[in-house]
Amino acid sequence: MSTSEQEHPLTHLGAEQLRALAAEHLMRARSRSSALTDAVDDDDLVRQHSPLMSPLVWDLAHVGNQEELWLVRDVGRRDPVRSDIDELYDAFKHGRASRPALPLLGPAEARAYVREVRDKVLDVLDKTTLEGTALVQDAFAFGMVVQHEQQHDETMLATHQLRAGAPVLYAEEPPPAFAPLPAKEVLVPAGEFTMGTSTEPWALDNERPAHPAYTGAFFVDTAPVTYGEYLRFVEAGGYAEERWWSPAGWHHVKDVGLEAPRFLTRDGGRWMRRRFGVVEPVRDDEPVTHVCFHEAEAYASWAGKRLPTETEWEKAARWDPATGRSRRYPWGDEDPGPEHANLGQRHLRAATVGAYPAGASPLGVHQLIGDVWEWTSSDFAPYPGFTVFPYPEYSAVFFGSDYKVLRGGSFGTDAVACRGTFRNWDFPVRRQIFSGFRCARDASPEELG
Ligand code: AVJ
Ligand code: FE
Repeated sequence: MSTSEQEHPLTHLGAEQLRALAAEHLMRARSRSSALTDAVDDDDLVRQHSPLMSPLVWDLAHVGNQEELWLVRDVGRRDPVRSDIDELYDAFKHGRASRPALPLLGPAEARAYVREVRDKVLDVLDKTTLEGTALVQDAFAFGMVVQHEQQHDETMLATHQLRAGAPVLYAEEPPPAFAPLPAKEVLVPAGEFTMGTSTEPWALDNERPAHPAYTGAFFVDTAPVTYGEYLRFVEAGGYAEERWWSPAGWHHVKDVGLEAPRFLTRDGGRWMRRRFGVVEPVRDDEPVTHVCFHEAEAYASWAGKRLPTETEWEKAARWDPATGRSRRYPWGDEDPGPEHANLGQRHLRAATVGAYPAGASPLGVHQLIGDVWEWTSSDFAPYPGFTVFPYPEYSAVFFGSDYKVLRGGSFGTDAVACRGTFRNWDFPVRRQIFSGFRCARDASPEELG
């Protein structure tokens, strides 16, 4: 099984090309951070839009602080830009709800700080040979910092979705249109495949190492569950019937009074959804978004199905039956292009199902990457052979049964922070993230012939 992963092309780049690639990614992440923070005025930047989120100005300076810690001080061995603020921007020192009360850098100071850090980092990048330690090999530390900034850009986008008031973010163009899917579900045969990666240079520690994983035969939906499908469950009274919910899920529904996915309201007979400040009719054929794990699980059981395990999800996304190899992405080994997946905050909404035929997996599973994060039934756990790299606070401190794994990325995720092996996680009650799901089910002996 260990031969079924291919070497990534990035590992063959010379130092000069790698430096150029890292610089380009750094620049692209920063232009997204700037767009998200320049879109609102200073009051809005320092305000807390939800107790679940940091003020946007915290995310901005935190991104700069992580960049300073890893690239200026660690990789660059340079003097600190500002060692006095580390504690303020340490996510483990202060919970999100308490961050607005901290003596944070103001908007102008935060912008000046991230600019100063970036200038030093570009100088460090210019002078590094990218040799000597695992941290700089293949420009990993730069890739890690780029992904960190893009992850916070998705978090900031979620803050924008929670923000009240007039809209300030607009997509340049709508996503591609609905296209009929050839099948509602496909069979994934029983057997082993290679899960995780040992060759993807910018993969984070929790995605490693590549290892054989087994699944039985199962059916998986070719597309995420849509609003139209989900709202049939809502309208059938699903939120009032205990039998569809796990004990924890039922407790949560009652406790907070859940009635429908977040950001939806009813206007007469019509379901409306507030999206970045605009109230619009819900599209039936768009993946349901802003549901928590418990809602996903309850819908699946109402539909006579279940959520896929994380292993099943990755097999459906990466396993190529023709070669037995695991691909980097459902469509192959090429980086995502606009024809493959709805990523990168291009459209600011999920595309309708079937919109990305070029992004389908060999077995015909669509939209695994992009559109919405997909809840799986799995807890966030280390793979066999896991080693912390380079710090336990990225993954290791979150392993355990408190968190469920989400896969595939959303329209708010950048391509650099999303791959067939990428693992996200959150509490099962969270739904401010761009989360949806697809269903799976066991294959019966009769169906297997
Ligand atoms: C991987 C999305 C769960 O946002 O909590 C950001 C990413 N880690 N800063 C998060 C992260 C440190 C993380 N998730
Ligand atoms: Fe962070």
